[in-house]
Amino acid sequence: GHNRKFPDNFVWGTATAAYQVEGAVNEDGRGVSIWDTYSKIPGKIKNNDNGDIACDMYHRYKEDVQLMKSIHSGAYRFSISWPRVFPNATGTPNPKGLDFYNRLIDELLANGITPYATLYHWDLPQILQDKYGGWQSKETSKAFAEYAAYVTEKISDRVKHFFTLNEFYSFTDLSYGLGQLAPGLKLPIKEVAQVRNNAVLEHGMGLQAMRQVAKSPLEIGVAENIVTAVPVIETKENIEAAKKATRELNAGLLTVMMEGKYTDNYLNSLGPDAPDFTMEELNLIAGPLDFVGINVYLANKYVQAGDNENGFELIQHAKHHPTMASPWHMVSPESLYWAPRLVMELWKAKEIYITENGCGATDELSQEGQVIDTDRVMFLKNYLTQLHRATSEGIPVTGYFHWSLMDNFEWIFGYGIRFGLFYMDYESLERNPKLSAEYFKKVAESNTLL
Ligand code: GCO
Repeated sequence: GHNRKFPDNFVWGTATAAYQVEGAVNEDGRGVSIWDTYSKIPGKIKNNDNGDIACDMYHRYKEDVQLMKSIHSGAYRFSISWPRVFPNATGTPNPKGLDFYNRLIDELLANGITPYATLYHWDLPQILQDKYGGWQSKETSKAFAEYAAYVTEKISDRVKHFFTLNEFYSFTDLSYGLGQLAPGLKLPIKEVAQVRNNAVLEHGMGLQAMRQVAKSPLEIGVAENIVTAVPVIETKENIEAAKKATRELNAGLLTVMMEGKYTDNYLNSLGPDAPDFTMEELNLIAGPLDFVGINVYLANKYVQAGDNENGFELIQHAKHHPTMASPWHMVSPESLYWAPRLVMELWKAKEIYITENGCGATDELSQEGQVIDTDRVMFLKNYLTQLHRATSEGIPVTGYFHWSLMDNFEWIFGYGIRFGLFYMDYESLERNPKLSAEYFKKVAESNTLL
């Protein structure tokens, strides 16, 4: 049929993260995070940009809630800055830190926007890095559980949807193994495998602590940048291969959270470098989730059936495979169909959120104050077509969060690459809707693929 509707009650939202938008890094008793430190090391960030001011959302959140409202973003995914709430990671909380989130949550609810809170989006309190090597130690996992329980206790009267941690692969491998993100370490594989284990353990410990203090039943999940495998040609054999590949390519993170065990391949390939863990920890790591949240930007790998032990072969992207403005961002709309489909098939997920999708661009504001981002509109039309394919087939995707509401601090790319539906003038901090904001609004308002 030609029904272009998304399912009833489909959630259309936008997303941001604390360090990328808030600014106000020295206000109201906020502590230092590893991103404050890292962004001040000359040469680490394009242009030596940092998040000191960012979008100044800390002061302009009321205006930003109106931006959401103006484009029918009925939900907002934001992250809570751990060092704002606990300047020293644990111990005595800083009430002024939490107050900011209370104000924000109240403002969202007053405007009919559902808050979705992420507890960790990379801004680890510096003190944990200094004392324990951050994610290298299970002390960090314990500290997170304490922080997570405190925040949940305080806000779960109003916030019903939570994400424990955001993008495990980024804050483990990219941060401790490949040295690309804060704290910028290049540790040997044994330690990286341990960092991954401590991260999923932290998620499990946090989950348990959160359930214990919740004021009412909550929906808790992750927001993971799943490594997405897409069958290069959609034959039965290749689809089967993509499924196997998805399980193995995510073995140290999403797979162990969903299955409560590491795959044999994962442990065998690590050999003596395998992490140290107990059965009891595995049970915690696999604590039941209410939904699976996945950040999907691309097909990380194209896959075909393989005549080998694994049953799959990975295919490299062609040299001139088209990319969006971020160098890593291969255009591959099919990822937004295959990622949720394979998550459903592999792990019987009953509810899936797309917790991030979007693209970077080098948008420019015209003399007339317009931003005509045909690239982002093209991107969205193609990706949402694949999302619609998924929901029409009954794959249980219940919501989509666009990354991002507005241009913001794009980590090591600084302010040079823009991901927003709203254009940010970093001098005046004025926000201007782009053409894509209009597109998003029309889709969200009609709940229809346009
Ligand atoms: C994440 C992402 C975001 C990025 C976005 C665009 O951690 O969820 O890395 O913070 O800004 O993915 O690259």
